[in-house]
Amino acid sequence: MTSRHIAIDLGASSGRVALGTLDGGTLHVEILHRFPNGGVPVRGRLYWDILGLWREVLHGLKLAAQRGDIASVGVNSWAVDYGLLDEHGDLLNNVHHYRSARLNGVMERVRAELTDEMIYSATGIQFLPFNTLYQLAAEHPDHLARAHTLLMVPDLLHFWLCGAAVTERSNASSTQFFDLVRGDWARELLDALHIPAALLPPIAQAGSDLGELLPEVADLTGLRGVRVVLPATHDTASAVAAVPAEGTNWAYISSGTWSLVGIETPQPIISARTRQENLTNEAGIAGTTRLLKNVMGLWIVQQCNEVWKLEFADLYAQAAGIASGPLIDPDDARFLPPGADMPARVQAWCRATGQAVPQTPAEITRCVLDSLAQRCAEVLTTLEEVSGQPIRVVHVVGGGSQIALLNQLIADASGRAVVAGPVEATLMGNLLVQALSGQEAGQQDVAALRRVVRDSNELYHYTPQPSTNQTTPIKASHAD
Ligand code: ADP
Ligand code: LRH
Repeated sequence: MTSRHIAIDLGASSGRVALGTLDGGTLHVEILHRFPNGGVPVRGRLYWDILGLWREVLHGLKLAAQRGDIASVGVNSWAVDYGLLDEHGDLLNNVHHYRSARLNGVMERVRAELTDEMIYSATGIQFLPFNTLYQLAAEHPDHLARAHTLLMVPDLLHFWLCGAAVTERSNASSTQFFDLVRGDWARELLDALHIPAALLPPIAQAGSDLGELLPEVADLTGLRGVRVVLPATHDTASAVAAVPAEGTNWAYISSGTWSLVGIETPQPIISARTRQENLTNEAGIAGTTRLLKNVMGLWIVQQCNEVWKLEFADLYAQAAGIASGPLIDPDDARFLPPGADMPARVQAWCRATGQAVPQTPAEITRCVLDSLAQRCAEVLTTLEEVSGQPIRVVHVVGGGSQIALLNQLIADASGRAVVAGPVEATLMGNLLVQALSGQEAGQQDVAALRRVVRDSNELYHYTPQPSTNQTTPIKASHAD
């Protein structure tokens, strides 16, 4: 039996609209439309161009309409960001970017006011300065007073597509005000910050049918009779759903703008140790939990390349021809904001820590990749300790899984086998949840889903080469 679905995957660096055809046990993915994404700076703040993204989505849907016979469509995106709607359903202001300077100092203020213990025990979510909790604490009170509904970015697009206003569970958990254990908003956190919980729409599970495309969207795109079916709307949740793993003893790295390094657990692990390690417990499909940590990822290279303007494949090939050298702590807060001075930030770190200063784009890239691999290996060790679950294989998925050098460095630094692919895991996870929507929402057969991914993709294997192991520890304090 064949079914056809459309997935819209909005990543922080690019978006795509894809047509997925599930034919028996294999999924064929065709990317119909790809477009760049990024922050727009205005008056010292950073925003997403949400209407520009919507226009690209409509264009992609028009291309899909030309193929005909499509059952459903679903959207996923990066997490934590949202739009506020008034009582008429109109967007009140531009969607803020999670790297906006408006958040400087906010998390520190909220943590001091509510305590880490209160926030972490209610949510199990890592402290990151851009979590929705801190973004709402940074909202102007006038804006909050005028707001009627808060919709996370993919939920906002679903609202524009079909008129239904819900929050899909995986993205709800990224806010740091969702109680994963109880499966409801952590209202006590919102009350303590005077944020009205009435803004929050009901929670819905991945696989839920939200209804048909609105007539105006059907007219604009030519897509008729197409349902909107919720995928796991947090891109990382969709990507991890499509990790082509079997059995136990595996970890994943969703490698893109961020490197999301984690394991899947049947229940959240919320303990003093996970809080101390700042590990997160995010909701996956079918009641799974992702115990993971955000590592800064390819963001640093992306920002450098805004200046260099090189082809990624060429840049990484050049970096592979260079020996390992200096290391940075990629997770240091100084690498979080955007800026044309990113190459200089990497160089300044190396200079301040008495290491050789990388000069060329290839040298700087090599330094970042070595550092990311080292950091990922450290997180894998922590995950093993916290869970008591040995990790033998690391699955790398996402755009960064194309970087053979990085995959090998991760294998070397961690001493574990790496399996790379698929590049478009997020799209596959999104499409397969839609395609399996006959299965009850929130009850997908994850093992069956992963079998389809294995049977539909070529995977690449890397074995650790101990001779190239990185051993120099990277400590943030060395650069101060
Ligand atoms: P996101 O979803 O966060 O926007 P992706 O998963 O699309 O990120 O991954 C984007 C990254 O993939 C780029 O920053 C780049 O480092 C890497 N990449 C993209 N194209 C290539 C390529 N042809 N070869 C190697 N790496 C690539
Ligand atoms: C990756 C991602 C990640 C979040 C970050 C904001 O795209 O969704 O899981 O922490 O963006």
